[in-house]
Amino acid sequence: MPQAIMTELKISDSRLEPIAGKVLAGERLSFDDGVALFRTNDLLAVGWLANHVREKRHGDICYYNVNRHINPTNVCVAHCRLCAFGRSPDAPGAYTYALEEIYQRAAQGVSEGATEFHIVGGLHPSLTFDHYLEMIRGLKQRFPHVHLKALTMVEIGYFSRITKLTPREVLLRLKEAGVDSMPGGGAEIFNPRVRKVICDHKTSGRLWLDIARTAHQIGLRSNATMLYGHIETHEERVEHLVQLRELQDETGGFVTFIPLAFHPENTALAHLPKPTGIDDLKLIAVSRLLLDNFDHIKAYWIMLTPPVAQIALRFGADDIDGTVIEEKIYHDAGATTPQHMTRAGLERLIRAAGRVPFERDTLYRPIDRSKLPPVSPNPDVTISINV
Ligand code: V47
Repeated sequence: MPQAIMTELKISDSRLEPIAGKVLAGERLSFDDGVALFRTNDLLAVGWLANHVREKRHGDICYYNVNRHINPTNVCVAHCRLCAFGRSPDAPGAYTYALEEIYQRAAQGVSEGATEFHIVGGLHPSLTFDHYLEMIRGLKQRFPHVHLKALTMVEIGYFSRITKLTPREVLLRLKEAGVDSMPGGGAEIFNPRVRKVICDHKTSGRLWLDIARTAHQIGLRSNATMLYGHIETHEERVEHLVQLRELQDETGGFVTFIPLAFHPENTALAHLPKPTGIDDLKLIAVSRLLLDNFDHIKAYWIMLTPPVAQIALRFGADDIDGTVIEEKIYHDAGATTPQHMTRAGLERLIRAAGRVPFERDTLYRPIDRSKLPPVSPNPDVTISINV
């Protein structure tokens, strides 16, 4: 190891030394390396290594985008134990927006400068696939400059089941209607043992990966996630990450990886303790180190809290999401973070972490605001955050 690096990097767990050697030489880490990184208590050494990789790729830049989350319905047939968002059709709090309501929410996002709509919802028992195609066409027609990051692999699997179309055909029709890329949700932990407990009726891990492969093959890029901090083992986390890395080797279609901290409140797993700050930083750092073929690791402040997301920018994350408006999935599960952050607030958070804010579109191209419709202050949005 070069002397300059040796004096900067202090390793207290000697099992990390060969791993550090590999990281500094730009070599791929193994499954066992991943497990060792999760097992160690030497968080600072792991964070230092992840930050080294992050700075080599992105310098001091921290990406962010201005987006609007739209969750068209919370009615869901899957009843995943991990979820506090989904409802039976007649349960208190169940909702399904009419298309006009969706367009209104989208217009509100555009008036606040959104360049992306992030659209995910429950698996509704009676909404047809045609309804979703109409929603996508309607959004594209009204807001052609906004990127539609819409529908997870799980929703594609469901549409395929109810229409008897292949996932490929479903994806092709959605792409034709206007879907530009796909969010990374629904991946949870791929291992069947874990899925059986946390989301037993959901698309299997294998099918999630197959659908992502197909999406990438037809030119739809996507994100990937991992839900951590429930019943999964270190080995199951590493298995999940390695499976994503293998698919990325094959397709190159993943844009960014987002580790998602489990929020147990109001779920059927409410007895489980929440992941801690150490878990949160470890997940960011180990993801950065293992996913050597992913360009971006995103800190989702909504679930990490703004302070932890800010620290994550020094533990491997190069992107902070986002100016999300009206987030429901985590807030139904007890998240106490605000539902909205202004651009100025987000930029301040990034600068205070010693990084340089860079507004991007969904595919990480720079945003030129002079080419976008003017942003009007929206009196309806009252929740913001001072950081
Ligand atoms: O798929 C559900 C998770 C995901 C809970 O692609 C829960 O840019 C914690 O995928 N506690 C939805 N997590 C969010 C998501 C996402 C978020 C930000 C950016 C992107 C992107 C994607 O949230 C679900 C599930 O994995 N989730 N319930 C819960 N109780």
